[in-house]
Amino acid sequence: MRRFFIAASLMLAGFSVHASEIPEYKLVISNHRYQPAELKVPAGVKFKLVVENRDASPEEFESTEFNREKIVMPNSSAHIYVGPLAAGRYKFFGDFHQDTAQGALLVE
Ligand SMILES: [Cu+2]
Repeated sequence: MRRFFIAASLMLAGFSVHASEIPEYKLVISNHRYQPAELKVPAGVKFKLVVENRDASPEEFESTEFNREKIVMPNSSAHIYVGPLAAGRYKFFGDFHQDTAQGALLVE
């Protein structure tokens, strides 16, 4: 019985540590531009991108370099899991406003 409780509490502790270990980074879309246009993220780590679209029209967050594509509706946010990535510069863009919506992840 005691052994069971120890195992169960270790599992719970392991789970919560793992969940909080995923770092979160935020990108804002405003006037069809990404802010910041260059976002620093750590190499070799899976992370969560929160992309908030403050424009009145939808945008599609897209990167061919790290292979993600996700629609972000007006005045809402999308969560995108990325990585782990090797160090480098990875471009992303807004598929619906490619003239202005350009950015990059600086992975280091
Ligand atoms: Cu697309």
